[in-house]
This record gives sequence, C-alpha cells and structure tokens, in this order.
Amino acid sequence: MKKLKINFFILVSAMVLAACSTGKKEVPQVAVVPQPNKLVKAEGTFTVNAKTTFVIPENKALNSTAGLVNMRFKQAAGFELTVAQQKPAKNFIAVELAKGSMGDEAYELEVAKEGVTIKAATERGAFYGLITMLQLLPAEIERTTQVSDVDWTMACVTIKDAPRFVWRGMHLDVCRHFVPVDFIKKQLDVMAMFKMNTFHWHLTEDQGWRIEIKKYPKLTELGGVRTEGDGSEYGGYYTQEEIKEVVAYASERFINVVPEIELPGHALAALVGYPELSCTGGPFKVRNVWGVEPDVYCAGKEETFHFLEDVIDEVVPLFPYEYFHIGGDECPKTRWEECPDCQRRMRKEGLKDEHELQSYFVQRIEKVLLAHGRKMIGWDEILEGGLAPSATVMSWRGEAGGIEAAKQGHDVVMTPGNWVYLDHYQGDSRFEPVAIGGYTTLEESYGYNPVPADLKGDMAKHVLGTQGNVWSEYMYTPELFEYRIYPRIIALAEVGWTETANKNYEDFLTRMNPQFERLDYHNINYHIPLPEGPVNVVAFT
Ligand code: NAG
Repeated sequence: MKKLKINFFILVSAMVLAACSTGKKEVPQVAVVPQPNKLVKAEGTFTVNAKTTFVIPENKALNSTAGLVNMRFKQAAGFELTVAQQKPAKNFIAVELAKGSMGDEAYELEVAKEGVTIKAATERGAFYGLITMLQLLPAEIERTTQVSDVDWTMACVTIKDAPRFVWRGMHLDVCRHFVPVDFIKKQLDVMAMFKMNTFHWHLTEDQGWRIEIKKYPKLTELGGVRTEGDGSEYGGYYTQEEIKEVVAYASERFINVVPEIELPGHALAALVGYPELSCTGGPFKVRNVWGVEPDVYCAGKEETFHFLEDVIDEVVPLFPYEYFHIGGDECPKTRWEECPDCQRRMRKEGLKDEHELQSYFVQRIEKVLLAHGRKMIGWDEILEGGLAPSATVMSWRGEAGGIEAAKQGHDVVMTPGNWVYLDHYQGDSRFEPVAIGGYTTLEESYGYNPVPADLKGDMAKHVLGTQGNVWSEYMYTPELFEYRIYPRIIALAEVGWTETANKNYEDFLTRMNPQFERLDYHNINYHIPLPEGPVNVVAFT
C-alpha cells in the first residue's frame, strides 16, 4: 500500500507539474538529482535576469560549457548572460578554477543573495557545478521555447559535492535495433543533466554491424542489413563522420564514449562479408532472431587477428577515451572444438581447453589495444581460461565475476542484470510492452550498491562504478527505448554519484517530481511508475 501511495504521488505530481508548467511559481524547492553529498540550505534567494554577468575563465572547454548554459537561458528565458572576466559586486554567476584544490569531478557551489559562485579544480567539476545550478532553477529552464512569466529564482544554498564513483554510465545496443544520431544526442543531453559521464556504445553484433570501417566496406554493406522474417530489410550504420560528431557532442557534455567491438562471439554480421574469418567458411546471413549464435571468429587463423587489428586501427582514433570494450560474452566453443585451425593453435600454444583458447584470443587483442594506448574492458566471460593481465571486467551475470576480478586485483564495472538491465519490465507485464524478461522496479535499481559486501578495504576501490545496460531486442522504436531507459537510468545516476548514507528512496521520488517535468521538455517518453498487482490496479482505475 505504501508503494501504491508513493507511485500514485509521482504520477499525480508529474501530471500537475506538467499542466501548470507555464504558470508563475513559488521559489523552487531544492530538489537536485543526483543528491549532492553535502548540501546546506540558507535564507534568501537569488534571481537571474538579463543583467546577470556570467564570469567564467577563458578556455575552450569552458567556452563551450558557457555556450550550453547560455543556450538554456536564450531558449527558455529569452535572454543571454553577458560573459565577462571581471566579477561585479552583485548579480553574477561566477565560475572559478583552482587547479589541484579538489577532486577531478568535484565542485563547490554557493548561491547567495549577491550571486552564484562555483569553484572546481577542473572544467568537468565546473560543468557539474553549473548543472546543479540549472537544477536549482525552475524546471522551465529546460524548455526550448520561451516562457515570459517565470522568475529565474533559486534558493540560497551551499553545496560541496563529488561523486562516489568515476564510472557512471549508460550502455546502448544499437545493433538489434538501430537509432539515429539525433536520438543518441538527445540521450546524451539527459545523461549530462544527471552528471553521468560514460556512454558505452555497443556497435557490433550477430544482428548487425553498425560502424563504418573503410578497409572492410562489406561489414556495413552486407553486415549492416538483415532480412527479417517477413522478407523486409532492416538496417543502418554510422559513418565515421557521424561517430566523430557524437563523440564531440558527448565530450562537450563531459561524457566519455567507450566503443564496443564484440569478439570472439556475437560476431556473425562481420562473417557475412568476410566468411574466411570463421571456422567453417560460411556462407552466412545476418542473424534475424535473438539468442546466441554458434558461428564466431576463428581463433586458429591468423587472418582473424589481422582483420581485428585493422578494425582497431580505424576505431581507436575515433574514440579518444582510454577504455575500449571488446565484448567477450557468450562465445560458444562448438565451432572451435571441430576446427582443425583452432585445434592446431591449441596444441601449438599448449592450451588445455577452448576457454584457454578464448583467453589467448583476448590477450592478443589486449596487446594490440595497449600498443594503441587503450585499456581493455570486457564482459565477465573474459575471466574464463585466465583473465588478461590489464583487463577491466564488466560484471553482468550477477556480481560473482566482478568480485573475482577485483580479488585478482583488476578494476571492475558492476552491471548485474537484476538491478541495471534496463531491458527488463519495470511494471506489471500485463500492461507493459513486451520485454526480454526480468522485472526490475525503479526502487530496485535505486537500491543497488555497486560495492558488494564481499569486497572490503582496498578491494572495494577496484569498483569503478556502474551503468544501465540497454539491450534493444524488443525496442522497436526510439519511444520504446526511452520507455525502458527512464526513469530507471536516473536512479542509477544517483547510485553512481551519491554516497549510500545520503541516499533515500522516498526523498529521491520527491526530488524526481521536477525532473519529470524537465524530461517532458526534452520530449522523453519515460515510463510512469504505476501501481502494481491486481489490487492496486483496481484501486487506481
Ligand atoms: C545477454 C547478452 C546480450 C543480450 C542481453 C539481453 C550480455 C553481456 N549479453 O544475453 O547480448 O542482449 O543479455 O538481456 O548481456
């Protein structure tokens, strides 16, 4: 019953807020998501107007940050702040950089009657300070059309804030279903609003290869399109120019982009154009059903490694961030067991089984990535047969893989299905669009603690953070992607940022009210948490 009340409260509040979104409002409450780690409310308010001076140090990253903030004022309020280097005595928003004074992502924010002061050691910290400031303003600041009857007033407050984890991410599978660049930019905008910093872009699969590789055009020409059961063709891919555009857009919002090129399994789309890289030689068709594909890259043939080195040569320069995801999940070993080349490789290298062959495969790729100055990350199956010496592990089959990797001294990102798989149902499955299975409520996602009790002391430091995983088998349209992603991803943003002691689910729900309104201004098709179960459904209708 308690749950019903809370959910009902969110629903009604979201509707009411949306309905009176253009009306004049009280001083906005302080409702920041993710919850800052130290926040003290003070007396009084500060109002931004057309005469407010925006004092921000001159540098490329901050110029673009200033542009993003001013874009909000221009679109929603109809005025832009005057950017200057000199701080006036009053009516200012002033950003000060003091290198080395605090952590890389930390910031301090003071809203006083005279103006707003943000201090940070880095441009990223300054950006997060400004993001918090935007959340202190009325939700209409996210509008793209002007509202004339809103006071841009915020409550006085002092905040000292820094994230709990360095990896606060979202994964997006664009292979099972493809999404346009503009859709990705829209999600990046929202990620930035909630201080998420990592976009894991799942670019290759059995069901489609989605990144242009100039040396191997058949990857996208043949591997980018599949024939569906009804005979229609389904496809799409990103050109390298589009990839650069997304990476630059993300970088302006301080979001790092991690590409994922799947190996040795989930690779059928690559084998369609290049069947010589398989154990059997093909021919193959791009897979048009979900599930695990038996045909994978051949681990015995040198051509496979030459091909992957070439692909990595083209992909690395597009993604400046240090991490590169190699997949590694769900690689059946049936073809390798029957392949003379794979068996020869195992004898020659003294590998005792196909798991060790997979480990050999992954370790060869690790060396290629290290030579490019990149850190390798992979799904937890890369533990099988021996973990590559420098690998970071993304634990998805529960937490066991992550715990094991951390105990071996490796960094891990915790993404266990029961909490962070955003392809799960989040409401009553009788009323929800079809999902791949699993049921994870907003409250469950919110309650996730990425540091398992088994990891104590220094071992806990290996947990870099967490992310929401968005697998798109049943996400046929951009709207369905959003329906599954939101609002759970915002709960995970708070999991990644806010210390456990400062988290509280009921308080989170209250702070979400203005966030739903902000999501409305971004046209996000979020799921509205509805009462669950037959009794609650009757009560609601
Ligand atoms: C797993 C697969 C993924 C699939 C998803 C569905 C991982 C690492 N691998 O079976 O390809 O789309 O779960 O929830 O999640």
